Amino acid sequence: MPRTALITGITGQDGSHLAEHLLGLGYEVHGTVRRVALEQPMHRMGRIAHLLPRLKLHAASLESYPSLFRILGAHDFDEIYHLAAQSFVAESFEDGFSTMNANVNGTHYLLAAMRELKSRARFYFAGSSEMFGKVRETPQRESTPFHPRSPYGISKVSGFFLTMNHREAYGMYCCGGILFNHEGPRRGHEFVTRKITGAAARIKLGLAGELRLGNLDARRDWGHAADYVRAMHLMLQQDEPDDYVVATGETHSVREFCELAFQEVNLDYRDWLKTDERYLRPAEVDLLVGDASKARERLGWTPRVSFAGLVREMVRADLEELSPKLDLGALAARVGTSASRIAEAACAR
Ligand code: G4F
Repeated sequence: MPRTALITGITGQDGSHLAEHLLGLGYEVHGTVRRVALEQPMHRMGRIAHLLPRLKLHAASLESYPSLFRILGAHDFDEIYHLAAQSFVAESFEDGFSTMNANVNGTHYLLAAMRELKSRARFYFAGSSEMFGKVRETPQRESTPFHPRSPYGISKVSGFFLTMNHREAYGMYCCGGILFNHEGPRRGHEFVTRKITGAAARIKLGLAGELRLGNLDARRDWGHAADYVRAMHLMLQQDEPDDYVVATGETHSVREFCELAFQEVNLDYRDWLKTDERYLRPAEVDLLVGDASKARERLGWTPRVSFAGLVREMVRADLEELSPKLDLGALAARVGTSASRIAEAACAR
């Protein structure tokens, strides 16, 4: 019998990478999706389109306890990865209430349903380095106190403690991953890395003339999402449940990210970048850098993709994605090469 896993948030960046990883390990993979995603699969399921025939999807909402209870009652999952959330920090300042409702209640509903049903599943909660917020020490590790700076950060602290409490109070196998920023070509366009790589590609191809950003001095510990989902899985394979920081241990500013991304297409970011106060946040997290020693020692986890490799992959993927807009696909067919080779040539020095 294959092992079974449920992923909430399977249509997102991490969910799609995790689904791929678990299918590769021979799991039967289930996912929850919102009803609206089932109704608009082309629009909402782009990241998992290539996996759809191998997945088992269930309509559910983080706002509905019965919908989650029903799925957990109907299946005996080995592992549950709770990734679904309102994950955009800036949006949480606009609508803190819906962020709190989805992220806190959604986590509570899942844990409560598992408890009620006496589920034997191992549970993973997607915590965040945003929980450290106004950091109390550098680098941040599992013992660093939390000081969240946004409704999003507060919601993740609550979810993290709900997870810990179910472990401590009811003996459930629950783990909290404290994941630092993780990116890749599947990243949403609202996040700063994808906004930058998309703009660098569009500007290079003559499709845009500027990039507007907020705080260029914020520093983040950026890794690759495909690396980070391996850590999620490893956490649930240990004898005892625990919490782990997952990070690269390197920090870079938004400005450095811009510099590298534009270099990739042979441009100087300073010629194209404008700061725009609309993108400043009411309270900022200035510096994040994680110490993942515990994950390294106990899980045997290390990141494989470097910062430079991450930026390069994202810029090239954006060039490739945008190329059809220039009809590079047709051109490639005519000259007998691939659109990716043409995109690569576009960023060659
Ligand atoms: O890419 P961001 O929006 O990611 P942020 O806020 O660090 O959150 C991400 O990582 C967390 C882990 O630490 C996750 F929990 C969370 O779900 C999400 O995945 O912003 C990164 C930095 C911020 O300091 C922001 O102020 O970039 C700065 N920034 C500057 N200009 C901008 C912009 N961010 C965005 N999104 N858009 C801008 O124009």
